[in-house]
Amino acid sequence: MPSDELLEDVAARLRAARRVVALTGAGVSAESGVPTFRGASGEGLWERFRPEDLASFDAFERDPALVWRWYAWRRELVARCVPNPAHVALAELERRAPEFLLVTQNVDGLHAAAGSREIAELHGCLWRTRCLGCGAVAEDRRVPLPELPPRCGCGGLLRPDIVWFGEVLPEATLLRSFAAAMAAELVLVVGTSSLVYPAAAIPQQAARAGAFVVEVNLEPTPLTPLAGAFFAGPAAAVVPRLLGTAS
Ligand code: BJW
Ligand code: ZN
Repeated sequence: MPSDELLEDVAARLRAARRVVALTGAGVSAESGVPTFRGASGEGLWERFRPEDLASFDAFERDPALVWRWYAWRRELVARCVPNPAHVALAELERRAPEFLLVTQNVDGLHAAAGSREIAELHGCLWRTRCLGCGAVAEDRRVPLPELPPRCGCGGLLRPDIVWFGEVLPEATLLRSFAAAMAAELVLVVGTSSLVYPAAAIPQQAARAGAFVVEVNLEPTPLTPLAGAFFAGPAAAVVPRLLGTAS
């Protein structure tokens, strides 16, 4: 099918679907200026580090200041970023679909900034900290942070409230995401390499349960063979076109 026809077919499916789930990854924020972790862009956040070297509790225990310097740099970078047309279109999709859940692996908060409301944050949030002493979880939008590593009022060491490798995802959020995807007629997957589990399993299982999976990415991923439609292109251009909101 020529791509315009495919686009119209998917747009019609999106209009007709009663239960829709969107799963997003770093690629949806790339055009806002947030570097991705992997992929073709050549500016992956991990370019000079292996993920396990920084995004793990072991790394944090070894050198909390080093890990915090990396997060402080990202907080400063993301604080200057604004949602792009893909975030905006996904917020519009939520307003149109009778049942909708936005499942995101991103920690940047840009979906909420674009107006999305029902958001399942699988990997936590850059703007929250968790105290290793008293366990308190708190919103923290200070940029720059006054000290690295930052400390809680109780004196305990604060960590980013983010899910690192080897750590379990927030259980209720994960269950909610799987349940919504398994019940969905259409799952729209945007800008994820589909390499990191268990998030990558969400659209795979939905496809096996009968959902029509639509994938938007610059390049094919391990999910692509299961997708009913694959659009190769930048999210900020493709997603608004799927919704008919492109200017
Ligand atoms: C564009 C674009 C544009 C660019 N437009 N597209 C099963 C099998 C194998 C391994 C495991 C498994 N189950 C669990 C594991 C272990 C591990 C894992 O998955 N490892 C794999 C790497 C092999 N998973 C875990 O450890 C998870 N925990 C867990 O499962 O606990 C239970 C358990 C414990 C111990 C053992 C076994 C089970 C936790 C995962 C936590 C992930 N955390 C991170 C870092 C957070 C830190 C931080 O942000 O600071 O989350 S990793 C990093 O990857 C980040 C992301 O959310 C995540 C996903 O990346 P994403 O979003 O897909 O981004 P990229 O960069 O990979 O891809 C971008 C894509 O966009 C590319 O495809 C581009 O082409 C595209 N793109 N520009 C459209 N403009
Ligand atoms: Zn504390």
